[in-house]
Amino acid sequence: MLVLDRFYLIVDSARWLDRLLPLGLQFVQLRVKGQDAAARRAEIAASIETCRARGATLVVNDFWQDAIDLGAEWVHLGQEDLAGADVAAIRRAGLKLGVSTHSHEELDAALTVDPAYVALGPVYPTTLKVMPWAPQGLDRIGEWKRIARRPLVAIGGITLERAEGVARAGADSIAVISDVLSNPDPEARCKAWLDARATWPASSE
Ligand code: TZP
Ligand code: MG
Repeated sequence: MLVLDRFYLIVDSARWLDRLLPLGLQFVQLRVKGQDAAARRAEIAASIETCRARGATLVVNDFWQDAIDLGAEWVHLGQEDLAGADVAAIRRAGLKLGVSTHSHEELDAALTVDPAYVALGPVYPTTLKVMPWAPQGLDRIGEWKRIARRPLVAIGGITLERAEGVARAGADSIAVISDVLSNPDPEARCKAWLDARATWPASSE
């Protein structure tokens, strides 16, 4: 089975990658919102270049056509994006696909496209995205793993203090935005995550 890095940082600009990749990040997502097409494509192209130079894996959120056109290797889709996406084209272009899920129905829908990973969220309340779903809690992580039978990414309201419990519950990788990017010292916080992940228990198969 594909092995994901256990720490998965999500950023909204290539600039963050310039700042944080030198710390040793291996697995990152670029999630750009509300920019025009030219600015967005420039962000994606710059992120691909930075990640390539650093040997890190970049996942492009939402914009699967840009991801294909610009030579990305991974794309992440939410359920709405998945419904409108040409999954066959994504596959033909050789991109790996991650899909968000927030309910059993969404998990079923995600599994029909055989994604490389499934993300489950929000594990805890998150302030970053207004969502109709109650926090999933840790028990769902094990449940999702049993059903999905592929790497599971946990997301939503996860802090460094909560991370070991999330890993212990079976998450293969933990995706984080605010705990790092809203920290007064993002570099130090990012480094603390990178150090901590080595101490987490192995995720179960
Ligand atoms: N999907 C589910 S929760 C979430 C997304 C994009 C936001 C995660 O951000 P944070 O700040 O780590 O809660
Ligand atoms: Mg989306």
